Amino acid sequence: MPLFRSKAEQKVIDAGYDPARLPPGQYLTEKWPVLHAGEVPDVDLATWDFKVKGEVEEPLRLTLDELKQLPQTEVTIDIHCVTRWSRFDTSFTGVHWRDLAELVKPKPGARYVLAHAEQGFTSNVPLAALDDENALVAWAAGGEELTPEHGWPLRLVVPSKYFWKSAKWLRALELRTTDQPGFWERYGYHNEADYRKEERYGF
Ligand SMILES: Nc1nc2c(c(=O)[nH]1)N[C@H]1C(S)=C(S)[C@@H](COP(=O)(O)O)O[C@H]1N2
Ligand SMILES: [Mo]
Repeated sequence: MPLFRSKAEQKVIDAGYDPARLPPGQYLTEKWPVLHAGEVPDVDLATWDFKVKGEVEEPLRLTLDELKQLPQTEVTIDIHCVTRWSRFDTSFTGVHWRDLAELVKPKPGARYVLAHAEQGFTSNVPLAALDDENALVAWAAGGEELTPEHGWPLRLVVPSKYFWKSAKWLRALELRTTDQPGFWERYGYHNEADYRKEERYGF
């Protein structure tokens, strides 16, 4: 037993969780805060599509209904926002990258992914982060369709990174041979965003 528990750790213990689950510098919240730049976009499903493009043998374009026909995966993950709140046990339902990869067949040189969302928002991750057991493109959270604020109709979920990498209002995954910083990364956020290492800001 450590001699000293921070208030943040004590709150995790009081809530009945192992304090080791809380990454450094984070505190537990029971709520699910909403965070993004700009406005919640108006999305019209009649024209909406989701694409996987770039370094793939078979580029993919799907409607939401078509996406929901693919094998579904449900995962329960902890969310860690760079602004220091963490939310435990959020479940997401969607399609795992491995099931999309089977369809698009990534080219051997594909190493990075640039996620494209509405209004030009982007976020970048190594392709390996999408191979993670719990990474999804998700349309539901907590068993309910995503709300507009949380990214309806589709968001990325990358559980190994701070939550800013998990682009809401996702429209495309672009596979690339080279990395390219996304929206928050250009703004000064850390390119890697590993919350276990507190990779918050790039400077
Ligand atoms: N399209 C888009 N996705 C985004 C953002 C954004 O500004 N635009 N912000 C990111 C940030 S900083 C966080 S912390 C999470 C917040 O997701 P939530 O609002 O569902 O909690 O969304 C991420 N995805
Ligand atoms: Mo964030």
